[in-house]
Order: sequence, then structure tokens, then C-alpha cells
Amino acid sequence: MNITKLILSVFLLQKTVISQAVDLPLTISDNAGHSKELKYGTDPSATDGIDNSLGEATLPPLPPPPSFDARFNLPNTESTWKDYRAGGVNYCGVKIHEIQYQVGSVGTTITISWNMSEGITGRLQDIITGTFIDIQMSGIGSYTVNNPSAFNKLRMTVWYSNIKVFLEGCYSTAAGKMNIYLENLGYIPLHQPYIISPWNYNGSESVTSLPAGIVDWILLEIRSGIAASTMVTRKAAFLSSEGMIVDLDGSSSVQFNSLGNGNYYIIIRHRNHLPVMSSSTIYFSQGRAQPYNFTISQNKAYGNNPMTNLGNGKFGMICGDTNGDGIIDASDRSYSWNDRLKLGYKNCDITLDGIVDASDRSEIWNNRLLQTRVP
Ligand SMILES: [Ca+2]
Ligand SMILES: [Ca+2]
Repeated sequence: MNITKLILSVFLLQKTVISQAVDLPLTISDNAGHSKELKYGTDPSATDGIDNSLGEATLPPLPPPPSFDARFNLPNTESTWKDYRAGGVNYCGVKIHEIQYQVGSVGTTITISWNMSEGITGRLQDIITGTFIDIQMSGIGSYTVNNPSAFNKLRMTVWYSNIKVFLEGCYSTAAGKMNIYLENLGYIPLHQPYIISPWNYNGSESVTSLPAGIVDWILLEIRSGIAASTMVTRKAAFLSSEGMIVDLDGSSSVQFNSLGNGNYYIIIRHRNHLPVMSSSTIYFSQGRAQPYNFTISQNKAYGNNPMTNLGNGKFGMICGDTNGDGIIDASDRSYSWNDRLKLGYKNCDITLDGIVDASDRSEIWNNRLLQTRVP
């Protein structure tokens, strides 16, 4: 091959390389040395079916055992090694995949290994009840299925979120998510609630009906530096039970329309939790943040011990600041006592279950004298 042909063929090869918006590996192996790397993610051009342009291709039926195999089953019952779904690089939402596998010769177990980007988390469950196997996925990790003939398919739920945060007051460590009692009780207002002191945010964010799966309103603040005086803009948004900060439609990532491209700090405020600020700047393009997950480490938030340890390696915003002054103290306990047994959308309802009671006062007491690390 002469050099011109070589350059031409390299050029053509590059032209055919496909670059998905989000492209993640999922390696399925048995304990006899067989392995297959599957790929999943999102792309604006992807569908729930076979997308040939993204390298997806229909697989023939499973080979007879004992032949190793690993694949995704699509909603239309076709199978593929690659399963991309609709969504751009800033997609914020949930996708559900089905994985199927079988061991090769002399294999007895199957190990699923993942390497997920920041802001993307998942859950692996059996397709029978979802309770025999129920594994949280984030970062780099793996899970071994010891009886792969009984559990030869798994459901993989993937949450794409550009900003992720948990609230201590309504978080369940067992469930790995927050309750949505306020939404179910019909207590969450249709207009953003941060118009009052001390937030004094007069944004017009409102909805005619709440999207499903919402914990509460939160208030986002963008700063160009660490100091409060460097505030650029604010916006109210919703927090989903999975910890995703979503726009008013309940599924899109939040877009700050007038924000120039660049690096900014982001502050998350909630009406009865201590606010947190990102410990480093986040790149925003076209008003949308690159993924940033506050829940995975104490040092994702700015300052010394800015969050509370929720267990299982998760961290969340500290609850109990009923008056939003940045410290949990006797005045918060006093307000909570004064509002005892009141129902509705109350800032003294720390647990976000629609009633101010002893459990709320207990949360405030447990966090006494803690204060925000946001300058
Ligand atoms: Ca307070
Ligand atoms: Ca409560």
C-alpha cells in the first residue's frame, strides 16, 4: 500500500468512527475465561431499536450451551452488543436495559463489571421480583452472579443526571433514595417557594402540574468564584427521588439560558437543609453543567465536613435549618416546637413527610450547631 492509499484509508476509517454522546462499557465474563464487552449510553440520534449508524446490529439467537454469550435484549425483542438510547451529552433521565448471558464451557459464575462516568449511576436487578439481586452501580465496580442459570437475565436501570445531590431529611439508606411524600400528599406548591426571606429569589419558575417522582423544589446558584459576591445567576428547579436535579419538565437537565460558557461553582439550596457548594468549578456549555455528583464523596462539597454520611458510601445535605440562616440552633428547635402537629408544606417538616412532629425535632437536635460551609 502506498502512502497516499494509507492516508486515505486512515481518513476513511476515522470518518466511520462513531462517537456517541455517552458511551460506557459493561464487561460480562464467566469464571472460565470467556468475556464480552457490551456498550451502552445515549446519543441524540439513538432509538430504542437497532441503530445501525451507531454500530448496533441484530444478533442471531443464543447459541446452544455451553457457549459463552452476553448481550442486550431490546424492548422490541431484538438483541445487540451495543444499546444506545435517545439523549444528548446533557441528557438527564432514566434508561432501562435488559442484559442476558450464559456461561461457556466449564464456567459456573458470571461477573458483570462496570465503569460509569460521574453523574451516572445504575442499579442491577433480577427480572423476577427485583429483590433477589439488587445492586447499586456507580464508578468502577462489579457483581458476580453465582447461579447464572437461574438468573440469566438482569434489568439494568441507568440514571443520567448532570447534577446529583441527596437531602438527609427524606433519604432512606435502605432504598438509596428520597421519599416523595410531599408530592403524593399534594403539598408541593406549583410556584417556586424561594421568593420569601432569606432567599428572596423572585424567579417566575412555576408549573401547572408537578412532574412525577419529585421530592421538592431546590434553588440553584451559580458563582464565578468562591465568594458570595461573585454570584452570576440563580434558578429554581426540582429534585427527583433519585437525587437528580431536573428542570420543570421533570426530566431535562437545568439550563441557565443567559450563562456564558466557562467554569463556575454551583450552590444547592433547600429550604430546610444546609446549602452546599461544589468543591471545584464545573464547566458549563450552553447553560448546562457537565456532570457533577455531590453524593459520592464528602469532598465533592466545599469546606470541612459540609455534608452528612448517609451510609453505603453516600453523602447528603445536612437537615434541620428551618429558617435558612445557615446554622442549626435553638431557634430552629423553637420554630419546630411552635409548628408541632401542623400539616402541609412546612419548613419545620425536616423529614418532608407532610407533618411537623417529634421526628423533625429529633433531626434538628441531632444536627445541632452544624453550619453551612458555603461562604
Ligand atoms: Ca437555622
Ligand atoms: Ca416530618
